[in-house]
Amino acid sequence: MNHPLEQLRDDALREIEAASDEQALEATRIKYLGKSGSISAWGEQMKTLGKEERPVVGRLLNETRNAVTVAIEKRAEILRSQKESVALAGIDISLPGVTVPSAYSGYCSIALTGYSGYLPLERGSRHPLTQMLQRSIQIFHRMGFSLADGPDIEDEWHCFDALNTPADHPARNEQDTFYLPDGRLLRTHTSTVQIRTMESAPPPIRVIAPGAAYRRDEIDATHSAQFHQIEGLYVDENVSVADLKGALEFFLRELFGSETEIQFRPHYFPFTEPSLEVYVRSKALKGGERWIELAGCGMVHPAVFEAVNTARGDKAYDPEKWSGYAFGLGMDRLAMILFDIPDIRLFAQNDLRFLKQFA
Ligand code: FA5
Repeated sequence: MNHPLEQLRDDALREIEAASDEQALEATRIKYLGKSGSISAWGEQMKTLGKEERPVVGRLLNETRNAVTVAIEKRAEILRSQKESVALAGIDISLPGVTVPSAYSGYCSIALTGYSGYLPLERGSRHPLTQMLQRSIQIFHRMGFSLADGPDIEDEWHCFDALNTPADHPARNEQDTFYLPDGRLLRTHTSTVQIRTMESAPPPIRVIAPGAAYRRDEIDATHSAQFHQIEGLYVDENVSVADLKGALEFFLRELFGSETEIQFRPHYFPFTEPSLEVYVRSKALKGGERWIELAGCGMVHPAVFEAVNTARGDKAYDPEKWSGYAFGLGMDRLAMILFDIPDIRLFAQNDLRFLKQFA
Protein backbone atom coordinates (compact mmCIF):
# COMPACT_ATOMS: atom_id res chain seq x y z
CA MET A 1 0.00 0.00 0.00
CA ASN A 2 1.12 3.53 -0.78
CA HIS A 3 2.02 5.81 2.09
CA PRO A 4 -0.50 8.72 2.31
CA LEU A 5 2.38 11.12 1.49
CA GLU A 6 2.99 9.31 -1.81
CA GLN A 7 -0.71 9.57 -2.59
CA LEU A 8 -0.55 13.29 -1.76
CA ARG A 9 2.46 13.77 -4.08
CA ASP A 10 0.72 12.02 -6.98
CA ASP A 11 -2.41 14.16 -6.52
CA ALA A 12 -0.32 17.36 -6.40
CA LEU A 13 1.65 16.44 -9.56
CA ARG A 14 -1.58 15.69 -11.45
CA GLU A 15 -3.11 19.05 -10.45
CA ILE A 16 0.07 20.93 -11.35
CA GLU A 17 0.09 19.36 -14.80
CA ALA A 18 -3.55 20.34 -15.25
CA ALA A 19 -3.08 24.00 -14.17
CA SER A 20 -3.98 25.99 -17.31
CA ASP A 21 -2.79 29.43 -16.15
CA GLU A 22 -0.64 31.16 -13.55
CA GLN A 23 -3.55 31.72 -11.15
CA ALA A 24 -4.53 28.03 -11.16
CA LEU A 25 -0.90 27.05 -10.58
CA GLU A 26 -0.59 29.48 -7.64
CA ALA A 27 -3.78 28.07 -6.11
CA THR A 28 -2.29 24.56 -6.37
CA ARG A 29 0.94 25.73 -4.78
CA ILE A 30 -0.92 27.25 -1.84
CA LYS A 31 -3.06 24.12 -1.46
CA TYR A 32 -0.01 21.88 -1.03
CA LEU A 33 2.96 24.04 -0.01
CA GLY A 34 1.24 27.09 1.54
CA LYS A 35 1.44 27.70 5.31
CA SER A 36 -1.61 25.58 5.98
CA GLY A 37 -1.18 23.42 2.85
CA SER A 38 -1.41 19.63 3.08
CA ILE A 39 2.33 18.99 2.70
CA SER A 40 3.16 21.64 5.31
CA ALA A 41 0.59 20.01 7.64
CA TRP A 42 2.66 16.81 7.51
CA GLY A 43 5.54 18.79 8.96
CA GLU A 44 3.41 19.47 12.04
CA GLN A 45 2.35 15.82 12.20
CA MET A 46 6.00 14.69 12.38
CA LYS A 47 6.13 15.77 16.03
CA THR A 48 3.53 13.16 16.95
CA LEU A 49 5.41 10.24 15.33
CA GLY A 50 7.45 7.63 17.12
CA LYS A 51 11.30 7.46 17.05
CA GLU A 52 11.53 4.73 14.35
CA GLU A 53 8.84 6.16 12.08
CA ARG A 54 10.09 9.74 12.16
CA PRO A 55 13.25 9.42 9.92
CA VAL A 56 11.39 7.33 7.33
CA VAL A 57 8.48 9.76 7.09
CA GLY A 58 10.88 12.75 7.27
CA ARG A 59 12.74 11.50 4.17
CA LEU A 60 9.47 10.86 2.34
CA LEU A 61 8.22 14.31 3.28
CA ASN A 62 11.39 15.97 1.90
CA GLU A 63 11.17 14.01 -1.35
CA THR A 64 7.49 14.96 -1.73
CA ARG A 65 8.16 18.64 -1.07
CA ASN A 66 11.07 18.71 -3.56
CA ALA A 67 9.14 16.89 -6.29
CA VAL A 68 6.16 19.25 -5.96
CA THR A 69 8.37 22.39 -5.87
CA VAL A 70 10.29 21.33 -9.01
CA ALA A 71 7.06 20.45 -10.86
CA ILE A 72 5.57 23.87 -10.01
CA GLU A 73 8.69 25.68 -11.34
CA LYS A 74 8.66 23.68 -14.57
CA ARG A 75 4.96 24.29 -15.16
CA ALA A 76 5.39 28.04 -14.45
CA GLU A 77 8.13 28.21 -17.11
CA ILE A 78 5.90 26.47 -19.67
CA LEU A 79 2.97 28.81 -18.91
CA ARG A 80 5.26 31.90 -19.21
CA SER A 81 6.56 30.95 -22.66
CA GLN A 82 3.03 30.08 -23.86
CA LYS A 83 1.90 33.55 -22.76
CA GLU A 84 4.81 35.19 -24.68
CA SER A 85 4.06 33.34 -27.92
CA VAL A 86 0.41 34.41 -27.67
CA ALA A 87 1.49 38.05 -27.09
CA LEU A 88 3.83 38.00 -30.13
CA ALA A 89 1.46 36.10 -32.43
CA GLY A 90 0.77 38.13 -35.57
CA ILE A 91 3.80 40.40 -35.06
CA ASP A 92 6.57 40.15 -37.64
CA ILE A 93 9.65 40.68 -35.48
CA SER A 94 11.85 40.78 -38.60
CA LEU A 95 10.31 44.12 -39.62
CA PRO A 96 12.53 47.16 -38.98
CA GLY A 97 11.67 48.90 -35.71
CA VAL A 98 10.67 52.49 -35.23
CA THR A 99 13.50 54.46 -33.69
CA VAL A 100 12.31 56.48 -30.73
CA PRO A 101 14.17 58.67 -28.23
CA SER A 102 15.33 56.48 -25.41
CA ALA A 103 15.80 56.98 -21.70
CA TYR A 104 18.89 54.78 -21.86
CA SER A 105 21.79 56.82 -23.19
CA GLY A 106 23.89 54.95 -25.72
CA TYR A 107 20.90 52.99 -27.00
CA CYS A 108 18.34 53.60 -29.65
CA SER A 109 15.11 51.75 -29.12
CA ILE A 110 12.55 50.14 -31.30
CA ALA A 111 8.87 50.03 -30.67
CA LEU A 112 7.30 46.93 -32.15
CA THR A 113 3.75 47.20 -33.37
CA GLY A 114 1.49 45.80 -30.69
CA TYR A 115 4.38 45.56 -28.24
CA SER A 116 4.29 48.12 -25.47
CA GLY A 117 8.00 48.07 -24.51
CA TYR A 118 11.17 49.20 -26.29
CA LEU A 119 13.94 46.88 -27.36
CA PRO A 120 17.56 48.10 -27.60
CA LEU A 121 18.72 48.40 -31.23
CA GLU A 122 22.37 47.68 -31.92
CA ARG A 123 24.19 50.75 -33.19
CA GLY A 124 25.50 50.37 -36.74
CA SER A 125 28.65 51.86 -38.19
CA ARG A 126 29.76 53.29 -41.52
CA HIS A 127 31.04 50.97 -44.24
CA PRO A 128 34.85 51.27 -44.67
CA LEU A 129 34.32 52.65 -48.20
CA THR A 130 32.03 55.36 -46.83
CA GLN A 131 34.61 56.20 -44.13
CA MET A 132 37.26 56.41 -46.82
CA LEU A 133 35.05 58.64 -48.97
CA GLN A 134 34.24 60.99 -46.10
CA ARG A 135 37.94 61.43 -45.27
CA SER A 136 38.71 62.10 -48.94
CA ILE A 137 35.92 64.63 -49.35
CA GLN A 138 37.12 66.49 -46.23
CA ILE A 139 40.66 66.77 -47.63
CA PHE A 140 39.49 67.90 -51.08
CA HIS A 141 37.11 70.44 -49.51
CA ARG A 142 40.07 72.01 -47.73
CA MET A 143 41.76 72.27 -51.14
CA GLY A 144 38.78 74.16 -52.58
CA PHE A 145 37.06 71.32 -54.48
CA SER A 146 33.27 71.05 -54.44
CA LEU A 147 31.15 67.96 -55.19
CA ALA A 148 29.77 67.06 -58.62
CA ASP A 149 27.61 64.15 -59.70
CA GLY A 150 26.49 62.24 -62.79
CA PRO A 151 24.40 59.18 -63.69
CA ASP A 152 25.68 55.58 -63.49
CA ILE A 153 23.77 54.71 -66.69
CA GLU A 154 25.37 56.72 -69.46
CA ASP A 155 25.47 57.12 -73.23
CA GLU A 156 28.50 56.37 -75.39
CA TRP A 157 29.03 60.04 -76.10
CA HIS A 158 29.67 61.01 -72.43
CA CYS A 159 31.65 57.84 -71.69
CA PHE A 160 33.80 57.68 -74.82
CA ASP A 161 33.26 60.17 -77.69
CA ALA A 162 33.45 63.38 -75.70
CA LEU A 163 36.48 61.93 -73.92
CA ASN A 164 38.32 61.68 -77.24
CA THR A 165 38.15 57.88 -77.21
CA PRO A 166 38.37 56.48 -80.75
CA ALA A 167 35.56 54.28 -82.08
CA ASP A 168 37.87 51.24 -82.14
CA HIS A 169 39.25 51.75 -78.60
CA PRO A 170 39.25 48.38 -76.74
CA ALA A 171 37.42 49.90 -73.73
CA ARG A 172 34.29 50.23 -75.87
CA ASN A 173 34.35 46.54 -76.57
CA GLU A 174 31.44 44.58 -75.11
CA GLN A 175 33.97 42.54 -73.20
CA ASP A 176 34.96 45.58 -71.16
CA THR A 177 31.68 47.51 -71.00
CA PHE A 178 28.23 46.51 -69.78
CA TYR A 179 25.84 47.62 -72.54
CA LEU A 180 22.08 47.91 -72.05
CA PRO A 181 19.75 46.63 -74.79
CA ASP A 182 18.92 50.23 -75.79
CA GLY A 183 22.57 51.05 -76.50
CA ARG A 184 23.21 52.90 -73.26
CA LEU A 185 25.88 51.56 -70.88
CA LEU A 186 27.07 51.41 -67.28
CA ARG A 187 29.82 54.02 -67.06
CA THR A 188 33.26 52.41 -67.10
CA HIS A 189 34.81 55.34 -65.23
CA THR A 190 33.72 58.53 -63.45
CA SER A 191 35.41 60.68 -66.14
CA THR A 192 31.89 61.06 -67.61
CA VAL A 193 31.26 63.63 -64.86
CA GLN A 194 34.05 65.83 -66.26
CA ILE A 195 31.95 66.26 -69.41
CA ARG A 196 28.62 66.71 -67.60
CA THR A 197 30.14 69.34 -65.28
CA MET A 198 31.68 71.37 -68.12
CA GLU A 199 28.44 71.12 -70.13
CA SER A 200 26.52 72.73 -67.30
CA ALA A 201 28.94 75.43 -66.13
CA PRO A 202 31.65 77.66 -67.64
CA PRO A 203 35.22 77.73 -66.28
CA PRO A 204 36.83 78.02 -63.76
CA ILE A 205 35.88 74.57 -62.42
CA ARG A 206 37.24 72.74 -59.39
CA VAL A 207 35.23 69.58 -58.60
CA ILE A 208 35.53 66.04 -57.36
CA ALA A 209 32.96 63.41 -58.35
CA PRO A 210 32.96 60.21 -56.28
CA GLY A 211 30.88 57.29 -57.53
CA ALA A 212 30.61 53.77 -58.88
CA ALA A 213 32.13 52.49 -62.11
CA TYR A 214 31.48 49.18 -63.89
CA ARG A 215 33.68 46.96 -66.04
CA ARG A 216 33.58 43.40 -67.25
CA ASP A 217 36.96 42.85 -65.61
CA GLU A 218 38.19 39.47 -64.43
CA ILE A 219 37.32 39.48 -60.71
CA ASP A 220 40.19 38.89 -58.29
CA ALA A 221 41.56 40.31 -55.03
CA THR A 222 42.15 43.77 -56.56
CA HIS A 223 39.56 43.88 -59.38
CA SER A 224 35.81 44.03 -59.10
CA ALA A 225 33.07 44.39 -61.74
CA GLN A 226 31.65 47.29 -59.70
CA PHE A 227 34.18 49.54 -58.02
CA HIS A 228 34.46 53.18 -57.01
CA GLN A 229 36.46 56.14 -58.21
CA ILE A 230 36.94 59.74 -57.19
CA GLU A 231 37.14 61.86 -60.31
CA GLY A 232 38.82 65.26 -60.06
CA LEU A 233 38.72 68.16 -62.50
CA TYR A 234 40.37 71.56 -62.25
CA VAL A 235 40.08 74.03 -65.13
CA ASP A 236 41.48 77.55 -64.92
CA GLU A 237 43.99 79.80 -66.62
CA ASN A 238 47.60 78.59 -66.54
CA VAL A 239 47.03 75.24 -64.83
CA SER A 240 50.14 73.08 -65.11
CA VAL A 241 51.38 69.53 -64.47
CA ALA A 242 53.07 70.94 -61.35
CA ASP A 243 49.61 71.91 -60.00
CA LEU A 244 48.33 68.38 -60.71
CA LYS A 245 51.27 66.71 -58.98
CA GLY A 246 51.07 69.11 -56.04
CA ALA A 247 47.35 68.48 -55.53
CA LEU A 248 47.63 64.68 -55.63
CA GLU A 249 50.75 64.64 -53.44
CA PHE A 250 49.00 66.80 -50.85
CA PHE A 251 45.89 64.61 -50.89
CA LEU A 252 47.78 61.31 -50.62
CA ARG A 253 50.08 62.52 -47.83
CA GLU A 254 47.11 63.88 -45.86
CA LEU A 255 45.45 60.49 -46.21
CA PHE A 256 48.33 58.06 -45.74
CA GLY A 257 50.83 60.15 -43.77
CA SER A 258 53.63 62.59 -44.56
CA GLU A 259 56.22 59.82 -45.19
CA THR A 260 54.21 58.44 -48.15
CA GLU A 261 56.28 58.13 -51.34
CA ILE A 262 54.50 59.00 -54.58
CA GLN A 263 55.53 58.20 -58.14
CA PHE A 264 54.08 59.49 -61.41
CA ARG A 265 54.74 57.15 -64.34
CA PRO A 266 54.01 58.03 -68.00
CA HIS A 267 50.84 56.40 -69.36
CA TYR A 268 48.23 56.85 -72.09
CA PHE A 269 44.64 58.04 -71.75
CA PRO A 270 42.88 59.46 -74.83
CA PHE A 271 41.40 62.33 -72.79
CA THR A 272 44.61 63.67 -71.22
CA GLU A 273 47.93 64.81 -72.62
CA PRO A 274 50.38 64.16 -71.02
CA SER A 275 48.90 61.20 -69.11
CA LEU A 276 50.29 59.66 -65.93
CA GLU A 277 49.65 56.83 -63.54
CA VAL A 278 50.04 57.38 -59.80
CA TYR A 279 51.75 54.86 -57.55
CA VAL A 280 52.19 55.06 -53.76
CA ARG A 281 54.39 53.31 -51.25
CA SER A 282 54.66 53.90 -47.49
CA LYS A 283 56.60 52.05 -44.83
CA ALA A 284 54.08 53.33 -42.27
CA LEU A 285 51.37 51.21 -43.94
CA LYS A 286 51.15 47.41 -43.67
CA GLY A 287 52.48 45.77 -46.82
CA GLY A 288 53.54 49.27 -47.86
CA GLU A 289 56.99 48.27 -49.09
CA ARG A 290 55.70 47.72 -52.64
CA TRP A 291 54.40 50.31 -55.12
CA ILE A 292 50.61 50.23 -55.61
CA GLU A 293 48.84 51.74 -58.62
CA LEU A 294 46.11 54.04 -57.38
CA ALA A 295 45.04 56.48 -60.04
CA GLY A 296 45.22 57.78 -63.57
CA CYS A 297 45.63 61.48 -64.28
CA GLY A 298 46.84 64.08 -66.75
CA MET A 299 46.24 67.44 -68.39
CA VAL A 300 42.83 67.77 -70.07
CA HIS A 301 43.21 67.12 -73.83
CA PRO A 302 42.18 70.11 -76.04
CA ALA A 303 39.89 67.73 -77.98
CA VAL A 304 37.83 67.26 -74.77
CA PHE A 305 37.36 71.05 -74.45
CA GLU A 306 36.31 71.20 -78.11
CA ALA A 307 33.74 68.39 -77.64
CA VAL A 308 32.27 70.26 -74.67
CA ASN A 309 32.14 73.49 -76.70
CA THR A 310 30.25 71.70 -79.47
CA ALA A 311 27.73 70.31 -76.96
CA ARG A 312 27.33 73.71 -75.29
CA GLY A 313 27.15 75.57 -78.58
CA ASP A 314 29.67 78.20 -77.42
CA LYS A 315 33.41 78.72 -77.01
CA ALA A 316 33.38 78.75 -73.18
CA TYR A 317 36.22 76.20 -72.98
CA ASP A 318 38.61 77.84 -75.42
CA PRO A 319 41.76 75.63 -75.27
CA GLU A 320 43.88 78.69 -76.08
CA LYS A 321 42.70 80.36 -72.88
CA TRP A 322 41.92 77.56 -70.45
CA SER A 323 43.92 74.57 -69.30
CA GLY A 324 43.13 71.94 -66.73
CA TYR A 325 44.07 68.73 -65.01
CA ALA A 326 41.95 65.64 -64.25
CA PHE A 327 42.45 62.51 -62.17
CA GLY A 328 40.58 59.30 -61.35
CA LEU A 329 41.48 57.71 -58.00
CA GLY A 330 40.50 54.09 -57.28
CA MET A 331 38.57 54.45 -54.04
CA ASP A 332 38.44 50.74 -53.19
CA ARG A 333 42.22 50.55 -53.56
CA LEU A 334 42.66 53.63 -51.33
CA ALA A 335 40.53 51.96 -48.64
CA MET A 336 42.36 48.64 -49.02
CA ILE A 337 45.69 50.37 -48.34
CA LEU A 338 44.43 52.57 -45.53
CA PHE A 339 42.65 49.79 -43.63
CA ASP A 340 44.97 46.95 -44.69
CA ILE A 341 42.21 44.98 -46.45
CA PRO A 342 43.64 42.10 -48.49
CA ASP A 343 40.70 41.45 -50.87
CA ILE A 344 38.37 43.90 -52.67
CA ARG A 345 35.53 41.33 -52.63
CA LEU A 346 35.19 41.77 -48.84
CA PHE A 347 33.58 45.20 -49.40
CA ALA A 348 30.46 43.70 -50.98
CA GLN A 349 30.00 40.50 -48.98
CA ASN A 350 28.10 42.10 -46.10
CA ASP A 351 29.85 39.90 -43.55
CA LEU A 352 29.33 41.47 -40.11
CA ARG A 353 32.57 39.94 -38.79
CA PHE A 354 34.40 42.04 -41.41
CA LEU A 355 32.30 45.20 -41.10
CA LYS A 356 32.43 45.31 -37.28
CA GLN A 357 36.22 45.73 -37.43
CA PHE A 358 35.66 49.26 -38.74
CA ALA A 359 33.01 50.28 -36.19
C1 FA5 B 1 40.54 55.54 -65.54
O1 FA5 B 1 39.47 54.99 -65.22
C2 FA5 B 1 40.59 56.97 -65.93
N1 FA5 B 1 39.26 57.46 -66.15
C3 FA5 B 1 41.32 57.78 -64.87
C4 FA5 B 1 41.62 59.16 -65.31
C5 FA5 B 1 40.78 60.19 -64.93
C6 FA5 B 1 42.77 59.42 -66.07
C7 FA5 B 1 41.07 61.49 -65.33
C8 FA5 B 1 43.07 60.72 -66.48
C9 FA5 B 1 42.22 61.74 -66.10
P1 FA5 B 1 42.02 53.49 -64.92
O2 FA5 B 1 41.34 52.52 -65.80
O3 FA5 B 1 43.48 53.34 -64.75
O4 FA5 B 1 41.76 54.99 -65.38
O5 FA5 B 1 41.34 53.42 -63.46
C10 FA5 B 1 41.68 54.33 -62.44
C11 FA5 B 1 41.78 53.60 -61.12
O6 FA5 B 1 40.55 52.90 -60.87
C12 FA5 B 1 42.85 52.52 -61.11
O7 FA5 B 1 44.10 53.06 -60.78
C13 FA5 B 1 42.34 51.59 -60.03
O8 FA5 B 1 42.72 52.09 -58.75
C14 FA5 B 1 40.84 51.71 -60.17
N2 FA5 B 1 40.29 50.56 -60.90
C15 FA5 B 1 40.25 50.36 -62.23
N3 FA5 B 1 39.66 49.20 -62.54
C16 FA5 B 1 39.29 48.63 -61.37
C17 FA5 B 1 38.62 47.42 -60.99
N4 FA5 B 1 38.16 46.54 -61.89
N5 FA5 B 1 38.42 47.17 -59.67
C18 FA5 B 1 38.85 48.06 -58.75
N6 FA5 B 1 39.46 49.21 -59.03
C19 FA5 B 1 39.71 49.50 -60.32
